[in-house]
Amino acid sequence: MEDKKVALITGVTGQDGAYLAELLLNKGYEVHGIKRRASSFNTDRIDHLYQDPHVDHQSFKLHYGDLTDSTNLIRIIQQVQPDEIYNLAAMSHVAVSFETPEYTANADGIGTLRILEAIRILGLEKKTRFYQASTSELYGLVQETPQKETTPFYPRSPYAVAKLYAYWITVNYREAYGMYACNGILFNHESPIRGETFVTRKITRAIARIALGLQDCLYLGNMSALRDWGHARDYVEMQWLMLQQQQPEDFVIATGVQYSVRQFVEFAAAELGITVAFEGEGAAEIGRVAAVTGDKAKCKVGEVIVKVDPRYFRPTEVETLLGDPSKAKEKLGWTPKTTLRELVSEMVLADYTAARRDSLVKLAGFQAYDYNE
Ligand code: NDP
Ligand code: GDR
Repeated sequence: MEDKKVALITGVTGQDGAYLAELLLNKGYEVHGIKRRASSFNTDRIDHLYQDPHVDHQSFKLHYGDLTDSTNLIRIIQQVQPDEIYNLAAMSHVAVSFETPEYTANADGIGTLRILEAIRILGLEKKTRFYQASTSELYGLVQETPQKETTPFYPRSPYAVAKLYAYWITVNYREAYGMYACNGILFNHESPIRGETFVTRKITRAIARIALGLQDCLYLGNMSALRDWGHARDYVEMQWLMLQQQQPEDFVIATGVQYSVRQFVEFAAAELGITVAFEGEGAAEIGRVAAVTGDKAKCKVGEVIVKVDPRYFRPTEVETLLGDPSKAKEKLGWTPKTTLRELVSEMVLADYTAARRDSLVKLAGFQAYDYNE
């Protein structure tokens, strides 16, 4: 019988980590994931994949670790002897990176170097293939539209600058030591398990709660920002494909279609029968309910349900991103399966279901536990 391939995923508790772990397990891999110690459970997204460590032949195993600590990375990689490493761990929130720039550089930039060095120290250069989660944020102040593998970078946040280091150190280790190391330059990708503070999930969650009367208003920053949004489930397939080639290469992964944050709000609201009309400009822009159809939404025509809060503006913004995935299509035979409207629909449905549960609990008169009693 052929030996199982072994994969190690950093950031396994995140959105992509969860989808990728599931994909690899379905392909028959033994999957190891690195999770951080937290004061509360942080494994919600992968709980459905959990396997009891007391049973034999466990194919999904978790290890405590952190990208800021070389000792654990070397130890885990030595123990696991992975055929493939997917480096998905990162402080991944662009706005937060302005608040924690040094930590972001350490985890997202030097963290990548730590893994590459661990592979080298352990003499695994010829065995272990390495995937780096690079990002369209590298293009920042865009120099060419649409953006492709050869488009020059111009990062616009501490996050993007840290990821720029990670991108180039991956290329350098490939060229210097002949390692199979590559960058997936992924444009924004979302899903029902997207972190709640990224704009898409913030919108779908808020619209569902507003529709059910659990929340009055959604506060956003720059609604004119344009993004190329795909589905995370489609994109993790690409991460795997990139490590199955003859030669390591870097690829742009995107849909090639762009929408504004404002349009995303309109599409999400439309899923629940709400038509939103925007008026005003800049910090004074608001979104008002123009019509309500069906019985899913309780809100009334004329209500203001979207407002701009300048606290969500970034010191330097990435106004527009649009990817050209031609190389991935040609060389990897990949095309994204999910359209934006399908993605929005899936996310709104999931958040509406969760919000309905909250509203039923509220109706039933749930009493919060008093810790002082
Ligand atoms: P998430 O924010 O959902 O997940 C990030 C993961 O990294 C979590 O598991 C988190 O752990 C972990 N993590 C954060 N800091 C550390 C650290 N110091 N040591 C170990 N683990 C850490 O991100 P996504 O799944 O959306 O993205 C995956 C990767 O792809 C990231 O590197 C991101 O920057 C990059 N990327 C994402 C895109 C997107 O649109 N989603 C687009 C392009 C690139 P915990 O759960 O404990 O917080
Ligand atoms: P981004 O995603 O910065 O592109 O990084 P995010 O969803 O945070 O922002 C997208 C755009 O929406 C604008 N925006 C807001 N953003 C947030 N988070 N909250 C708001 O209230 C809000 N209002 C408007 C932002 O200004 C921005 O223009 C994501 C992350 O997953 C990165 O890790 C990844 O590298 C890139 O995508 C590609």
